[in-house]
This record gives sequence, structure tokens and C-alpha cells, in this order.
Amino acid sequence: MSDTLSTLVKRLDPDDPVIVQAHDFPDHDAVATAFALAELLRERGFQTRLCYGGTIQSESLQDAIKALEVEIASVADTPIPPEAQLIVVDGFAGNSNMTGVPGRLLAVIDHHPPPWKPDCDFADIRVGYGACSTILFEYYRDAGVEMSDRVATALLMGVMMDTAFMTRGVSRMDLDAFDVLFRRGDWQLAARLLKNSLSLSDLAAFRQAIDACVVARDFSFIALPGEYSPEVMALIGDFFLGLREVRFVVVVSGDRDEYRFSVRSGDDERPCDVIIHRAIHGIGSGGGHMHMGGGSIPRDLYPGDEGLRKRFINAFEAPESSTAE
Ligand SMILES: [Mn+2]
Repeated sequence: MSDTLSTLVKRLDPDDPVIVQAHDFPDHDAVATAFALAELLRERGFQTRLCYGGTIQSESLQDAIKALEVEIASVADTPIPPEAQLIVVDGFAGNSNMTGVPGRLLAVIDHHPPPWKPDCDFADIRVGYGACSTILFEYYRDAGVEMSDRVATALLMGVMMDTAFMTRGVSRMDLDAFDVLFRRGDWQLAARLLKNSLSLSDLAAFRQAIDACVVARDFSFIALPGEYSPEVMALIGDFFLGLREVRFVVVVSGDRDEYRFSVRSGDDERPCDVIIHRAIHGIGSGGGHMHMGGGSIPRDLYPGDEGLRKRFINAFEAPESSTAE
């Protein structure tokens, strides 16, 4: 791919502000991608602003944003004029995890399998990539733009996070990006921020997960009593996937309005996104990649813990043709 950035820049009007939006309850990869893109466009003379829907629930990510001085705010705290040009990153416009905002949707940059054909001028969707940050790494490299230490460290963190330190969904390009970013950015800071994402107060969640876990063959289903952040749920999923006997994990917890779930797969025959679509067809929304995914089910449609567990078991067995799309 030659210079993708130039193609994007040609579609943008330099007179109108550019809003870069990360997916709701963003993770490190989403914030890093948004930050790197905004800096790149600023360098090209655009007026940019970063935002996300929901809140930042990860303390590790909050620390990273502070340490790298990333200016990003929630959609609610971001004035977005109607003439704003919207670029959505690490997610899909119109998806349930992307809050609708004013302005014109100009571009999507993502690495998730798209739920439908994107309806905008510019779509750069690279499903084979482990991290969206890797796409931004290529924009800098191909455009010959020198990246700042802050951008390099942010992108490094995005790549490390989404690939679970180069052990999950890694593509050739992620490795190339990692090779350069590791030397270019501050890997010690990035590693410290990522590896200290749990705190003592999260131990109760792990205790409950161990107590609540139902294992059938290699499928571990964990219904947590109480409300937990997506990050803690994801880490619980990773922990259980680390058990030798377990190859597929679902962690679910409910709050006032909805149940949220996090999914991990170590089995290429059961990609998270495909299994999720089958399991929650008609009752909720969700998606993801081969190895990780998640979603939500409104409280009034929740089939109960056992009902949801059975839906996943049925989804494993569904023939390919019945994939609910
Ligand atoms: Mn990502």
C-alpha cells in the first residue's frame, strides 16, 4: 500500500475541524490509534480533537493518558460542531459500541471484521491485523513522518495490549511495528503501565470468578455476581484461558440496564466473533476478533446465566451455514 495517509488527507476539508472518535469505553489500542492519527493530521495542518463514548474504566489507561499527555475527552465533554469531519477508529460507526455524534462520518480505520459495508468516503479496515495501532504505525512509515516519543510509546502499548504481548492474533505487520516501536518508544513505561492493570481491590472479582466458574469440557463459563469493569472481566477471561484444560471462556456480569460479557478463544475453530453472533442472535449485540470479543444483552432479554451458557454451547455446534448474520 503506498501512502494511505495522502488518500485520507485528500478527502478532508482543511477548513473544518476533524474529530477522531475511539470506541466506547476505549482500550489502549483505541486511544493510541486516535492519538497517533490526530497528531499526524495536526502535522498536516488540520484542527483535531479526540473523543470517546462512555467512560475510561481502566486505571492503567488513565495513567497512560496522563503519562503521555494525551488530550482526549468523553463525547459529552467535547463540543462537536455540525460541520465536523468524523473519523472513527478501532471500531465501526453504527455499531453498538460507538456512540453516535454530530458531524459527517468521513472515515473508518479499524481491524475488526466489519458488520456491514462501511458507508463513508474512506475505509481502511485490515482484519488480519492484531492491533489498530499497527495501521497507524504504517501511516507514519509510509508517509515518512517522524513520530514523537509519546506517539511511539502509545502505539507500542496498543500493539502489546491487543496482541497480549505478541501471543494473540499477531500478524507479520504487528511484528514489524513492534520491532520498530520497541526501540523507538519507551518500552519500559509501556510495559509497566500495561502489566500493572490490576489492583488489590480486584482480587474479590477473581475469588468470585473461581467460585462461580462452570466448566464443561474445555468451555469455562463465569457469571460474576455484581458489576465489574470490562478490563477486569477481560483479565479474568485471560486468566481462565491460561488454564491448560480451557480453550473457550465467557465472563458475564450485569448492571442496572444490561449484562456485559467478555469472550476469549484459544481455538481457531471457534472464533469469538462468529460464536458470539450465533450465541446472542436476537437478544443482544457484540463482536470482536478470532481470539477476543465481547458484547452486551439488555436486562429484559437476558436468558439467565444457564440460558446464556447453553446458547454458547449450541453456538459451538451450529453448522457453518446457520451463522447468524
Ligand atoms: Mn484494537
